Amino acid sequence: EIHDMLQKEQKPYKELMAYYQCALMEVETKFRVLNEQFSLVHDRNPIESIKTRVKSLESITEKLNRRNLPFSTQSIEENLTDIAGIRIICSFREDIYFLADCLLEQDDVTLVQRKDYIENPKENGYRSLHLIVEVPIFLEHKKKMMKVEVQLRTIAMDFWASLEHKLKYKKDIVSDQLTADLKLCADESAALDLKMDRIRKEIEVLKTPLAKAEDGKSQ
Ligand code: 0O2
Repeated sequence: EIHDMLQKEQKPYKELMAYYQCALMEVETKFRVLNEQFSLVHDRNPIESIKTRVKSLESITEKLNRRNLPFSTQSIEENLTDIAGIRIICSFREDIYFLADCLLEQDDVTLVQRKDYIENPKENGYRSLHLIVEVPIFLEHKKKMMKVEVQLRTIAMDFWASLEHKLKYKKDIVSDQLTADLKLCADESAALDLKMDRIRKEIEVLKTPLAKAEDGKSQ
């Protein structure tokens, strides 16, 4: 009986998490479509990889507790915007803005919040473009709007954020010197991103007349 009761209580929560999973599938498909289409036109992929996750029950309760908010499906939907998270790792810095613009142009996507930690990096050096968007998911007899957090970064930004995230768990031994060193790493990888973007542009300029000449030959 207790088992049945627990099952019953958990049902709305499980249902909501499944809806967030569906929203992630919708957004992931949108990015995969953009990646395909871009590669047809430009002969390269702007997306290196995609990661998705639904926030764990542990992190949800921790975040609600920290903000003194109640634990209910309504409270989750109203107060938390990062239950569904998708991370798009891009080849070049410019691809981030291109993909973000393409996503936001779509008529079933609504922008809720935009945080540009690339233009305005966090104090520790963290860089990424964060978007909170709302997308519809189509269920049996209804349409439901769901929020998804999209994080767009380059490989270099992801490399830094992943390592910094690991080091955060060893907070007690992180000194001012280490914080400064990490910040320096972030700035150096940002400089690398700019260099790579410049090289890409130069190659593209060189490729254009070459491609035209080859087209001419084959005709
Ligand atoms: P996880 O494990 O990725 O889910 P809040 O979400 O309330 O803590 P805020 O300001 O609403 O904060 O969100 P923000 O800063 O726009 O984005 C939070 C998420 O961005 C984090 O999620 C990380 O994924 C990432 N992030 C932000 N700052 C940093 C940073 O300094 N270093 C690293 N490595 N990642 C960062 P979570 O929930 O913290 O973690």
